[in-house]
Amino acid sequence: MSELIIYGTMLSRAARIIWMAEELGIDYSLESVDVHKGEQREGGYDALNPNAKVPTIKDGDFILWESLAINLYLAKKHGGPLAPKTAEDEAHAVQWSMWALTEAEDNAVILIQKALSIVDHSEEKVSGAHEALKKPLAVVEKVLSGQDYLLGSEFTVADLNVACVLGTLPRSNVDISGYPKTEAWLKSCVERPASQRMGKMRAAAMKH
Ligand SMILES: N[C@@H](CCC(=O)N[C@@H](CS)C(=O)NCC(=O)O)C(=O)O
Repeated sequence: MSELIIYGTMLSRAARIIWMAEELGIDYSLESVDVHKGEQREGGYDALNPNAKVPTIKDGDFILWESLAINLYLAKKHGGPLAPKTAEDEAHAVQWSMWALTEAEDNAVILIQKALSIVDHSEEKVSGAHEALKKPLAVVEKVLSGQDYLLGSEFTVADLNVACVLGTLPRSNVDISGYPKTEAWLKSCVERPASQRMGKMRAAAMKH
């Protein structure tokens, strides 16, 4: 049995952890907790995650929730090219992860919920989300005008975490061609073999 257990489904933020696990090439299992069936509120799951949300991981006896924190932990634990090499790079990876959650995620979620007909947000809310995303997109564009990736020249957990959040934009039919560096960066992140494997698992889950 694999030591790392990821709770959630492919149609949830657990897919972020699957992408990371695939990048690291580590053994893992996905334990289904389907929020669309309310399973996060059943069977004592809240003993693992008092928020009753997914994802959560169990790594041996260690339990952790919050998707981007989980990815930062896995990168640090397993090392390799995705892990920040210095305290400063690690701080920047945390900075970018918190930035993605506070500056971009809420509006990106509104747009993917609308695009996938999960929530019928009003046109006013949708156009507000479009407008609000211009600022964070401009921030990424500015940073990437001087370097290929968020921490410099290599793809790291910072890119993976931010791409998990901004990566829903093309799937929400948001035109980001006005941010060409960001568009190219996102494409390079999403085209990584580990992300492609995750995408195939998500597409298969969507068919069921
Ligand atoms: N900030 C959390 C958000 C977790 C979250 O909202 N997960 C959703 C699924 S993607 C969930 O569990 N929703 C169920 C609910 O809110 O009851 C993270 O990134 O892990």
